[in-house]
Amino acid sequence: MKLYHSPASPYVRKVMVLAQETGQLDKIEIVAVATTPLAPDANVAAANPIKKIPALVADDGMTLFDSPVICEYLDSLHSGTKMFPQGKARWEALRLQAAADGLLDAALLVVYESRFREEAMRNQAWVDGQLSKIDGALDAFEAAASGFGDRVDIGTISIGCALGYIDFRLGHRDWRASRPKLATWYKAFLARPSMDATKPPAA
Ligand SMILES: N[C@@H](CCC(=O)N[C@@H](CS)C(=O)NCC(=O)O)C(=O)O
Repeated sequence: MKLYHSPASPYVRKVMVLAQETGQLDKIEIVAVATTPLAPDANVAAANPIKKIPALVADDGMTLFDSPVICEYLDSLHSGTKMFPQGKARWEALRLQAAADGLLDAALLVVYESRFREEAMRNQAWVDGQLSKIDGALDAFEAAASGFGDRVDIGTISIGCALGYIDFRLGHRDWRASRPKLATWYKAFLARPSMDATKPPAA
């Protein structure tokens, strides 16, 4: 299958981490793309009407998009430990994924505001609103971090990729200072080979 990919995308990173954690990297052909709201990639647009990455073209030609959908699809293709657990653990993992993806959506809006909008059109109150969503998610992760242990599932993978993006694009914001449990958990999670292999490029 083909994955439209950029090493800077935290959503693509979720897919790549899950693929490595489930032993499926060899099934994925990476297609490097650069796509933005102002210059969408034509191949991405053909696979995903929302014109975002990750987008996946499965071996039978089916196209899938949005990282939660692609991750769940990949998780359905292997018989090892599932990254989307069953029972109550499933809802906890999906809840954490939703918070991590929401953090990322807010972070991307902040980054895109300065990258794609002329200075005269920028709105600091709106950016502050996005930053407060990021802080809210980080505080929720801090409150939950003592329960993460060495769990690897779609919830913790999503949080790891979200924290990686904050360090990559909003590194001046010292999220660790007031969130020591999350910082300790992240340090250990970052040492996983799947996280090491998917580090974003130098900012
Ligand atoms: N909800 C989507 C978000 C994907 C997303 O925002 N990807 C960014 C790259 S990190 C993108 O393709 N941006 C291009 C655009 O917004 O047109 C997911 O989970 O996959």
